[in-house]
Amino acid sequence: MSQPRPIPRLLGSLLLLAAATLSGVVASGLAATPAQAAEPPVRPLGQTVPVPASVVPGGAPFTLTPETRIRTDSSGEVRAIGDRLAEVLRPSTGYALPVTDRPSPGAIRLRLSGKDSALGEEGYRLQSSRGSLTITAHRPAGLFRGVQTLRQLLPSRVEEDTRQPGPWQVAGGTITDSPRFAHRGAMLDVSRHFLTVDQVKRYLDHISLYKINKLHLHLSDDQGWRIAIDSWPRLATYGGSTQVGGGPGGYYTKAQYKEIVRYAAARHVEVVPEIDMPGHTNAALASYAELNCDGVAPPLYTGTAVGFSSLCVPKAVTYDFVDDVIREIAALTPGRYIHIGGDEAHSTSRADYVAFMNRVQPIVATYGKTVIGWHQLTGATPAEGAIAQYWGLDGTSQAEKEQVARAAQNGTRLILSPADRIYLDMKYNKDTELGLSWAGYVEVRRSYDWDPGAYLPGAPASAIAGVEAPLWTETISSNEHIDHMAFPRLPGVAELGWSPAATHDWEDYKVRLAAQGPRMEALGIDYYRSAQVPWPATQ
Ligand code: TNX
Repeated sequence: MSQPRPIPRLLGSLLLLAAATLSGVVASGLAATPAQAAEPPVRPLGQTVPVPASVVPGGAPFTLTPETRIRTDSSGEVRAIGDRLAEVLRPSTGYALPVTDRPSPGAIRLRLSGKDSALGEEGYRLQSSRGSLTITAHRPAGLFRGVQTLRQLLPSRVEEDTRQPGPWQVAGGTITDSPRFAHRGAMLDVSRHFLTVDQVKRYLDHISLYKINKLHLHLSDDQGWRIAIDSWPRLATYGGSTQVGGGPGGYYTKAQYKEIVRYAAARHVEVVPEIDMPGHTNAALASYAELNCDGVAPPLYTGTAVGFSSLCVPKAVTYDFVDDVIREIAALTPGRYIHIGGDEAHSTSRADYVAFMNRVQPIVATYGKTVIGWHQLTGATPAEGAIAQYWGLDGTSQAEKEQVARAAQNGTRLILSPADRIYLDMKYNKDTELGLSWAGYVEVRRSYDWDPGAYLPGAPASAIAGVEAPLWTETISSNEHIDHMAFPRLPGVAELGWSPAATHDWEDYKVRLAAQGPRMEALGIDYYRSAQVPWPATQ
């Protein structure tokens, strides 16, 4: 097969063919000036992020017309996915795109199939031909993921919110796709700088396009407590009243938090709430004097140091507090997990840390939830089913890595968030204005070019629950900041979590990522224009 350059380790010859076509298209697009010129009239099937597990191109393309309908099953959940798709497509196409459960020739069809259990919770099949476009899944989440693929197969301008010129075509063929890992997360630190409900929703819109399925909210830290707790009201009203740099802070009422959970669920994203303990607790300690060993409340804190605060491990009231907080958070959480933090407890003695974590984990179980903790949890006794979130880096000590690997061998599953790979608050390079650099600089290639399945020596691949990219917000306070640090690294993390290991290839990935540039622009995402990525030229 003749190709412009070698593309190793791709799936099958058909996918190779699609990738080769794509390379040619983008290469010629680079020579043109306007961004639109870089867009092929019909995007090759499979030119998406994450790349699908299997792509078999062939046949005539599907064309969206003013008469196209979106046909769904009669179930409310499927109908809601059809409505979401219509909301994306209507403004840019200008078409009516009615959503119906009646047979409709030439429709975009979303159907659940009891027979296709092999597609699992999130898998789907997308079949595109001249006469119809059908997405089939075993579960609604699979239909939602398939719809994200469909968006990416249409021209980028479909994401604009004003009317754009057609044609609106999807290449013919079949995609069969399901995720490599069940946990593909993004974390937002809403404590260091408070982020509003609308800011969180905007992030949910963007991460769900890349098939991220968990939003981990870091709801408490030294600088702010961000969720209303009825039994300890000062946590939010006082503990939430500031942030890094001394701004006004803020917190979510329970109604607002439920709205975030609902909005996430509509995108088939599960919210994982974190209350960080026993360290990172100055906001709580400042709100209630009795939580301190000396009975004296410290002042609120607006700096960026870590490791100076601790709940009082010997005091009984500490566990009343934890029980109340976990009970109220569990009641707001339809998902399975509650994250109890456990990182950087430098002001807690080792014995106290172990005693605390071993006493708090059963409280989570009492309220029907499963524990996630930062990987220091493996220094205590991780509860049955607990997941440890690894945030080490190349330079992490051998002993610490071995402790985590041993826990993994003993049944604790791992979420991988290596700081020198996928901490979205790390600077890209020395010129990046935002962010920190304690874990080093993390350019786009570095964040993509590693294998979660083989990352931590001694940890069996079967113990890896998935990947998660944290965005700590010591230096981040606006949508522009979020965009600049999360994009385009987050789509790479999403691909590591979703796509088969055999598809991993930077040369191929960077071309598909480049094609996301105009799409992110159409969505208003102010991404970092990394020189490592061959972005199409813009006007
Ligand atoms: C480490 S990673 C932290 C956070 C900071 C972050 C900044 C981890 C579990 N703790 O408290 O915000 O570094 O990069």
